[in-house]
Amino acid sequence: MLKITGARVVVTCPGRNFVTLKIETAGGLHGLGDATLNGRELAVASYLTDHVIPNLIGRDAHRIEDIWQFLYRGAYWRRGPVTMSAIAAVDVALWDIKAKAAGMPLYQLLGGASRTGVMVYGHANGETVEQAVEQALRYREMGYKAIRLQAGVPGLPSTYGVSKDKLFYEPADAALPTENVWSTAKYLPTAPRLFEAAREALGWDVHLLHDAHHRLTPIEAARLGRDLEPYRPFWLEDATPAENQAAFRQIRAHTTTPLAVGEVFNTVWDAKQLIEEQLIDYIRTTIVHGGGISHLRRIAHLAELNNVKTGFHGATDLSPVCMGAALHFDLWVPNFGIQEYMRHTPETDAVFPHAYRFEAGELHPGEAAGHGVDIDEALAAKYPYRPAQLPVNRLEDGTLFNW
Ligand code: EZ4
Ligand code: CO
Repeated sequence: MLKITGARVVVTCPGRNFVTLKIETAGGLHGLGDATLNGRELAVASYLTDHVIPNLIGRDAHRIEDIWQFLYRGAYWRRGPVTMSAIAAVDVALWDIKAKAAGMPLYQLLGGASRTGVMVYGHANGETVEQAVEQALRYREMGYKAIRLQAGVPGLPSTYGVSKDKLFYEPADAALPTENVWSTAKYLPTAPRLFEAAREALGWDVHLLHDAHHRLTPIEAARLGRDLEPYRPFWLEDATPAENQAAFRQIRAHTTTPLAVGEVFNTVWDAKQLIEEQLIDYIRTTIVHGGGISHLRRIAHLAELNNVKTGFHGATDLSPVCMGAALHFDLWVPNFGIQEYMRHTPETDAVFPHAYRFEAGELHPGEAAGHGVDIDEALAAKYPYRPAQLPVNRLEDGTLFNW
């Protein structure tokens, strides 16, 4: 019995908002879990403080599965991003505590390392094809083996994935949503042009990825997948909104471009048909938004049975705590594919000291006991919460669209 004696939520904004759950035990060990849900942070903070923490005090921190089931089944109201992010925070904090108690890095408890490092992809982007390719060359110089490419769309004032600050893209940039304008007709020819130029400049010895960010219909996605085929993309991400899982049958039937989806999913039920029908190649749901290590493990096992690999979301709105936990998972999981890695700002890294490190295109979780990520609470307190939401997107005639 390792009694949970306290738990609290820390909200901090070292450049962007992060919600972190800290669980303390009688033995003096503490564990951390990320609970950040971009643009809706305080909903998860309240869910934890008002509805979860009172249920944790006095329980045995070692009973991770029982506590997971208690929070999932016990709430009666299942699933949803707020609930599952809160459960994830508890789950990861408890895995952190268990690994610290064992004196082992978390990946050892999961089954040990399956590989020497975790291949990551970085984000190269630019207003023009030339600028994006120039950025991609810089990522390759930094050692990256895989690079996501996004470019501005001629005729549109701004688009998803293109930032002024090249290393730290942050779309949640205003208290009330920024409004973007979208035209699929203008966008569709740009991605193949970008990939053609990138292959010319970078050659074939680097993986290239692209994110369509939920903006296409299945038949448009099928067309884009086909047009990208000559450039052998590693994946086409979020081609179409995936509430309708059967929609991916249509894309699948028309293209051999590998498909990745799932960063907005929160349980295995969001991906069951996609995985069982082998309609995708990579599942992107990650630790914080998918119910923690205990639930991601179930998703990964189902995926393994169906030739689907992991490709976890790793944007800057997932805190270093999530990244640390994800890297232990990645080092172990047999059907690992790739891990997204957007660098956090130096301010964020200072608030969350961590054992993971980047080297030659790979991240390694490090050998610290637990997941290897801590929080400097005194420093965190210097960065109070600032309201920030993700942008919205409208078609040129004003119709509200998917961002
Ligand atoms: O828009 O993390 O692949 N990465 C992405 C991200 C998401 C943000 C949302 O919070 O799609 O940029
Ligand atoms: Co994405």
